[in-house]
Amino acid sequence: MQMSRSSAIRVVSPDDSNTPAPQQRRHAHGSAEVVAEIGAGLLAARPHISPKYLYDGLGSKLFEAICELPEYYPTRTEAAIFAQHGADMARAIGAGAVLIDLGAGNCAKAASLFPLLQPAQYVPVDISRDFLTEAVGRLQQRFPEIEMTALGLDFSNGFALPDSVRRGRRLFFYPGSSIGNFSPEQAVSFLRGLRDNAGADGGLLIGVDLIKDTAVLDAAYDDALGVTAAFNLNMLRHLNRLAGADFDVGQWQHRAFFNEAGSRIEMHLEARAALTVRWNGGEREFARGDRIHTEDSYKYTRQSFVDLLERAGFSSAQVWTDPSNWFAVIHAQATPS
Ligand code: AVI
Repeated sequence: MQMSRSSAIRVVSPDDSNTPAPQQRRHAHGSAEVVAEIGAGLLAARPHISPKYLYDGLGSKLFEAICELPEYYPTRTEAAIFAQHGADMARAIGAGAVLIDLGAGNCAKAASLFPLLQPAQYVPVDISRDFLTEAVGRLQQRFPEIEMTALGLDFSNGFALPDSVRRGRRLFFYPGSSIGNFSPEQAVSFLRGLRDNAGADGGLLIGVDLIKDTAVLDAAYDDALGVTAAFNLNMLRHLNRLAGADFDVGQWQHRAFFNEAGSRIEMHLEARAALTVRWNGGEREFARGDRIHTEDSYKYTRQSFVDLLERAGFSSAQVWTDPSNWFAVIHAQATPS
């Protein structure tokens, strides 16, 4: 993290003479809690914003575009694993489960498994409610026989499932290596929460990105077309709306690289020049080269992830990979607590 000594942090208080006049203040669309969370991240010694703010309506569409990029291997590699080993996975899982799709997005991955898994109920969960509602509407027309219950919520800090989610055998589906966006410690506590909600005979089907050549990893998060850069920079527009901030997107640039010691891709937004950012309740000066950390994407070995699953209360892991060992899909049983 590059932070210049000249960076200054200042919280604007109501009696501060430099406080903008009320008419100059921008309206924040986020709740007071969200504005406070964003402000705290921007004021931290190492500024950071949760990656969940990458996903407004446009962010979700940009992420879909990333998944089509030649450099971004996880989506197509995982799809190839499902295509080749889906029938084996379905045998391990069994038909008639309550399929809870975490971070469902356009629901396409789960939908491709419906014929094999034959779920009793499909429960897509996503933070972007509008995007989800549209996708589920289309899907219900294609699969009218499957009960569908869409949940628009942020599950990253744990969640309680409403009564509309059946109590039967629950299969949590968490593809796309999104688990990599948690630190390993956060991943263990998140997966423990799933284990506690899985019910008798419940389980988990999860996609995990594996450690590989650094050049392949770097290119996947800094593509030639600049789609990942747009995805990262779009967060600033989202923050402008949520926190009434005045980020000028043109003043920032995308940075992404593999941190080998931490076994993670790090994504940052870097100031192109010295500048001041204001938001509802605060402001901060950034020097040229200062960064805001926006995302980590942890990469695992097969064994290190199976060990992590065991720490989280899952056992009997079955692992399917591609021929290059770039990606793994893992099914594990919830161990009764
Ligand atoms: C959603 N998540 C698994 C993606 C990843 O690879 O960590 C998010 C992403 N960030 C940049 N490109 C894709």
